[in-house]
Amino acid sequence: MPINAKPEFFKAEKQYHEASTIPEKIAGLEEMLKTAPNHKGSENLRAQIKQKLSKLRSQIEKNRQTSKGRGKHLTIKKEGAAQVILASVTNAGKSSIINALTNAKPTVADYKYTTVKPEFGIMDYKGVGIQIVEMPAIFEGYAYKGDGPAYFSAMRSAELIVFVIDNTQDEKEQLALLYDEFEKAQIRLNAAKPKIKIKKQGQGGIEFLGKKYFKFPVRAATKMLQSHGYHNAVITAYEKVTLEDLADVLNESLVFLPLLIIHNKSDLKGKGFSAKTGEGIEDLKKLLFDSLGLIKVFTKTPGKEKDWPPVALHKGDNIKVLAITIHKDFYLKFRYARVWGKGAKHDGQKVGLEHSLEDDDIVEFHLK
Ligand SMILES: Nc1nc2c(ncn2[C@@H]2O[C@H](COP(=O)(O)OP(=O)(O)OP(=O)(O)O)[C@@H](O)[C@H]2O)c(=O)[nH]1
Ligand SMILES: [Mg+2]
Repeated sequence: MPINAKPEFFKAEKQYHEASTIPEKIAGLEEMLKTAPNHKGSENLRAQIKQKLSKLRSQIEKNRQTSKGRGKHLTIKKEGAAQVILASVTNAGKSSIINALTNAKPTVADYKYTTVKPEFGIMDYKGVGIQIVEMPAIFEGYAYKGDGPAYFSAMRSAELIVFVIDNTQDEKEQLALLYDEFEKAQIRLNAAKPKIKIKKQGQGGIEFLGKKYFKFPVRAATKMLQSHGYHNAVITAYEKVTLEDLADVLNESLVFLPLLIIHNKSDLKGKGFSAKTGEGIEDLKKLLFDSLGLIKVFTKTPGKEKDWPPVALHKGDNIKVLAITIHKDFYLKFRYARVWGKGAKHDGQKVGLEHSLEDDDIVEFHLK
């Protein structure tokens, strides 16, 4: 027990111990975390609270999947090269953005919570289709209430989360609420998964490799690992890691997704773009495409113009990835390729499978 905790902490702790339902327990723990002392000596305590929290939060997700919860299932069939989720407080302009970017026409209105189910359409960016999904607006408690868990669950497999900020409302408040709800739903945004590897062993207890990277007492970490069922294992760190990082890696329900924050209603106030007037919308398309880490590459047949539409790939992908993406025969029967564009030293450069591609490159395959 921390010596110098505030009375609010003990009150929250009592609330947690007396709680009988999962949401009540979660509320107690969240309050404990808010009021717990925040210094080096309380690191273990905070990590323990977080661990309990993530277990209960995962329970909500599991209950949803079984008959215990209302079991609502929601999958949004992925289409196009990537799926982008628009999330915001109500009225930030998600539906207006879908209207401006895609073929879909969800209702836009100035009353609150207009969109009550996910809306989606395909945005065309220079021949590449990208799916844009509007999730019903997020409010405090969304992660645990009603259809919120089902919506969050559907977001877990997206390629990019976009926070749409309403320039006419307080930005800090919007961001705090959104970050908070995603964290509750076990979606960690804009952070890389800590580089820790855990490998089960037949015997030998718990062993730590790369010790200089472990910024925590080994005893506390060992206890945490044991509580997750690891009794014989090798733990390897590849960067500085804290106890919380270890807890994050042990938490199987936690997913890590990239985040982009955009600002709407620039016609009324501030920076960004306007879904209403269309100002900045072309830049927004490019921003989404770039944030997804996508590139587009054109194929061509000898003696002809490049083909349309282009193939969507990821930055750093090479000829081999392109070949397999088109058809496995292009890989199996590959002899060489010729490349035009930024990724080529000169027009029509002859390259092999390992050659890396750049946005707008044109590739001509020569097969056996
Ligand atoms: N001036 C201005 N108004 C906008 C802009 N974008 C949206 N609006 C207005 O803001 C209100 C809400 O827009 P929606 O697109 O319905 O917002 P939403 O985020 O989908 O709202 P919910 O579905 O309720 O969460 C409407 O009255 C829109 O006309 C913009 O760029 N500029
Ligand atoms: Mg809407």
